[in-house]
Amino acid sequence: MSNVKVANHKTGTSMYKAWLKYYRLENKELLTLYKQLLREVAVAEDSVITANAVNELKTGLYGLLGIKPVFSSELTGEAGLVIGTIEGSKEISGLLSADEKDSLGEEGFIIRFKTENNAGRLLVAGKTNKGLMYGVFNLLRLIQTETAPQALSRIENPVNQLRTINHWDNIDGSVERGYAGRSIFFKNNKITGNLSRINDYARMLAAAGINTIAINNVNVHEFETLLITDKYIKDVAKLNEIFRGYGIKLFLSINFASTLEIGNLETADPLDGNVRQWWKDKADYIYSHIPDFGGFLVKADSEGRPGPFTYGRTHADGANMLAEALKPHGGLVIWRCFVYNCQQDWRDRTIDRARAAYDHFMPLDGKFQDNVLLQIKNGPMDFQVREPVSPLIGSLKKTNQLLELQITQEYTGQQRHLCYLVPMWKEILDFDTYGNGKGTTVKKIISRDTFKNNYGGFAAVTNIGDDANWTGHQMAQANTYGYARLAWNPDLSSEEIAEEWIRRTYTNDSKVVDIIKGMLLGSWKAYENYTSPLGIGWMVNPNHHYGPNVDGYEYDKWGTYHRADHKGIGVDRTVKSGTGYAGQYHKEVAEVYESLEKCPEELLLFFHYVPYAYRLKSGETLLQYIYNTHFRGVEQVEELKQNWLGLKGKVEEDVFLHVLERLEGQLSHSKEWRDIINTYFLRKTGIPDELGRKIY
Ligand code: GCV
Repeated sequence: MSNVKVANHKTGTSMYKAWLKYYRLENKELLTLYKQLLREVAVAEDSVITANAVNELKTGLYGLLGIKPVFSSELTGEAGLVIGTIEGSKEISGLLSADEKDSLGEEGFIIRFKTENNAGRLLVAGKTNKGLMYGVFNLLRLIQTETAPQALSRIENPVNQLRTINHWDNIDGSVERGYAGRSIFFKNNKITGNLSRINDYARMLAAAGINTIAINNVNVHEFETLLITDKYIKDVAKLNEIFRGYGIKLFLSINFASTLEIGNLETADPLDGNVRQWWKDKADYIYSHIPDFGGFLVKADSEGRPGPFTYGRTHADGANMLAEALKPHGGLVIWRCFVYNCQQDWRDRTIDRARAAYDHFMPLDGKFQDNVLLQIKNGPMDFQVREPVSPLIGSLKKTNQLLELQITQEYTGQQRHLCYLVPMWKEILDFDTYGNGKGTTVKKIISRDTFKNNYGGFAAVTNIGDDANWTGHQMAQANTYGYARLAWNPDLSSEEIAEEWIRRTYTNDSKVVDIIKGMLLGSWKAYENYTSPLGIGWMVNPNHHYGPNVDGYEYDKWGTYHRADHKGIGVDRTVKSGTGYAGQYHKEVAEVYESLEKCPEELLLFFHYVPYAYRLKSGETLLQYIYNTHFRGVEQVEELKQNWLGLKGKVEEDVFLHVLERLEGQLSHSKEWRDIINTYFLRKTGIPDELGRKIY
């Protein structure tokens, strides 16, 4: 592992507040206006969620405006803010048209500003208290980002039903693929006593629109199996109570072999009567402690985890058995499609891991219970910096689906490098699968716009840990925030999300906003440039996956996944002469990937074995392109650093120094990537850089 110095983030309260900083409005005119408008607040609703929303409003308005409004059940004057639900408030109900009320979904909100007799009246309403809460969080967002009262009015419903965060946290406090310290939930085999931090976390998530969380690692080891027993269930219930107050459903990852591990049974066969009964009893038990428990998240038959294959059963058999147990309680089973044989021999060119998810799950379309969702990684491999979209998405038609993204930067710089992932996610969401003809984008499938399944939405592996700034690299907060905002509305642009995050986190100063926005937006491409080229992926050190190592991936001990030799590189995944993976897509997409000429160049080596002398559209040979992008990537990191240096005195000093230190680390590490990758290709080919740059 390269020896990059990492700053200590146990300090730094301003970074802790993330996008809920509520710093005082810099715009004096707006400050005066809002101070006038929000002197009085009427709340016509009473519930834990509403109380949390009201508390947030108090904190937010005090920070943003320096005021402590008077709270009552009815406004005494003309001006003020009224918040409530349609059912709970006559005033709200009276002010909204029938159409407006109808257009509000269970989690939707309406914000309405009106002026009469020079007095402004603001309304924030939901059909439910959850909607109301989202309305309040959004009002605070809009004020913080300097929206004028006249521009506040809107009706919004979340586009996606499930907006899920997955933690890969273990009970000992470690976090699999965690780059921001230890777990916020678990410490030394106990559930954390720091519940106020969990409350702050729930606020952050709800503020950005998250409504579902799975708190433990999908690799469920011995101790985590006990989360559904007396040893931990009461503590899990305590966490649930906090999340419930912010409209967030709690899920647990479970061990498919629990009947063997903790159930005193001799099998975990999903068709065995005793196993089925055990899970039913277990579900009754869990719901007796947590009546609004969300359900189970399951990784089975993957990377050493147990699953139905052991018993010759399908994944539908396995998922449906759990679904049946949860169904009477309204619970869901989220079943991951990351099922592949990690022991495969990569020298065998007839096997292709990329095919695995489709091959396993496509035959099961329509065979899952209606409370099962399949959670599908965005690409067929494993969260590489560039992958094609999984062909399962757009092919499954009769199955509830969640798209799985990775916020934690396992393969994208491990929160030491700046890599704003929203542009990558946007490309995935906008990808046309042709699953139901032209225009069947990924976002339309998971939102259930195309196939009218019961459930759908987003899932992502979080980048959160117990570092004071939550994410290790403070700017990685933009990825957590961006993911949540996209899950709420996938039509938001990368620019809009970046801008919102910057304005909430640092300042509304437009010069600063533009500089940081530019840094964020260019960072994914820069990372791609100095790491692995043209969709080939991997090239990382074994196990921890940080830093360059072309032949290093641990599951491929032969170093052959990239098929590089002295003539060329890339995996032939065509139907004509390769693994046939390209044929898993719909015709219109398959044709593009099948053809060397039509294949998008950023994925060229994912689909084709290409000679180094091959000319790309730019006129560069493949080899020269690899050299050029690696030099360019380092220059781009140098630019990131220069841009940041220009912000001295314009962002808080501790943030400035912290990010600078990360960028310096990134710069030296990007050089290491450049040199190792370029040297590898120079040695393989014996062909020097056309521009005469020194390679090693
Ligand atoms: C939780 C990759 C990661 C593993 C992770 C796995 C998964 O293989 O390296 O750490 O395990 O994906 O998504 O289940």
